[in-house]
Amino acid sequence: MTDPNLRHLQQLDAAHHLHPFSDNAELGRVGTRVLTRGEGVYVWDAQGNKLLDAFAGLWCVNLGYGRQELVDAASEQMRKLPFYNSFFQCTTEPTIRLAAKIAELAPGDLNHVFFTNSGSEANDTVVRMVRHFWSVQDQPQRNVIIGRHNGYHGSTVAGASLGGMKGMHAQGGLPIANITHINQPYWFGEGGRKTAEEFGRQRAALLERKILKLGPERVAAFIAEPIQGAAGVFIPPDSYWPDVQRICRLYDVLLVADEVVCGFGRTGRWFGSEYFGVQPDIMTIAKGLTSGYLPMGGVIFNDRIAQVLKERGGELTHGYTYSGHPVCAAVALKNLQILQDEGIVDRVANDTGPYLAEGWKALADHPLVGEARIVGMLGALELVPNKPKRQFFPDRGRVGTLCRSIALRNGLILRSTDDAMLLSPPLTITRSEIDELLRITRKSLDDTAAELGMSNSARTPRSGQGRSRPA
Ligand code: PXG
Repeated sequence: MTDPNLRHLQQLDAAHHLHPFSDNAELGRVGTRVLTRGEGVYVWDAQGNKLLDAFAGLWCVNLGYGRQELVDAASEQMRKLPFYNSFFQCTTEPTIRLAAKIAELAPGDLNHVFFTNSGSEANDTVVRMVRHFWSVQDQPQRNVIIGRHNGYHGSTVAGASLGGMKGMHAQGGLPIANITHINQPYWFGEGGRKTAEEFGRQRAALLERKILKLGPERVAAFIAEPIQGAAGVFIPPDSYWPDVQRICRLYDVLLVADEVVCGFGRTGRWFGSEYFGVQPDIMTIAKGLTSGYLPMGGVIFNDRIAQVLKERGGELTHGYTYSGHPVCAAVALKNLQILQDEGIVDRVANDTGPYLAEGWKALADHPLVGEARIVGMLGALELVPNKPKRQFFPDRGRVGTLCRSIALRNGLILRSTDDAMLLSPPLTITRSEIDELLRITRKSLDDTAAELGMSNSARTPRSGQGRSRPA
């Protein structure tokens, strides 16, 4: 029986709260899940269910829940100075120290930061920044930005335009002018009979073709996530990024890596670009910057861009009230310090990450799983109807949603996109918690297969070799 207080909250929620990325009519009927507290990798809901959060809130709670040091950093700064702005030749100490810290962590000459409140605002800022960069160098016509179909760069007008989500473009008349998209390097879904390497090169070549079609003198920048997150954790073939980097350099197109999901240790490197050996001109960040404890994002850019903006850009007519908010900055600084002091990025690369990867890839022996892919602590399982063939269920999304509900019932939060189950746990997850995560995932796959009426023999075999690729 639902507790009356929860029912009341659900009624208020249905009456007054429009949820993001939700069918709000359906949600009103079902009643929202109210989360009440968190500790480590676990959260509890208002019905008292304890859930292992294998999605880190929304790809962001990298340090896990309940870190007192982050709470203390926030409250100390709030007591001292809860807010001051960074306009009018002012700023605050945590803001300065955070900018310097980010410059130290970011690869190469990515030494400069503009602060925002979110990943969407960071990508929005990029649109203005790169166009301004070219414009003050007497190339105002260099204003086209290339993104990718199914890329996700946020929900603001420019962020959603840079992204290539058709459902988002359909609401609000997007994309805005001078943003165009190329196809994504999604080998499992779109690679056909090509090898992954061949497919990666072909998808990178689409960038060159697009640049040439537009005319290189018109192309300001290319934006992409090192690994596509929301689309379904699409890990590009190894051949993809080196070619993209080469093409951008060849035509002097600025390379923007959206590190909102991949940044701050998720891949076992500080930034996803480093995992692929890429040196972008610009990186956008958010989420893991504060482990989600407070909202904060930013744009990191290189010396060349900084020099042009400073020497030729004049006044920067861009900024948010809360750009570089001191409380968020204090929390971000502490978050980065903990990641460093506890060697968490290194642990993801060399200890818990490989341990998780081994168990995750072994799930590929399950008849429902067409592919199990993972880098660091970012992974996906592609659920398929007929394992030997790389194919999708006809009504895409139904089985993924079913498996997600079953996992929840079994005490595990996994996100699904279409029929892919997505994995992004707190980076602090321990080996025994990984065992639990893998055990519940396998049980949830079994329960899903049972619900779909797959025969007993089509569930978990007693023994079996993990395969990372479908036949
Ligand atoms: N870039 C990437 C790569 C993201 O994943 C953003 C930018 C936007 O950040 P903000 O802070 O403005 O939300 C994101 C956000 C999902 C989902 O369903 C993913 C995000 C947001 C909402 C839902 O996976 N990622």
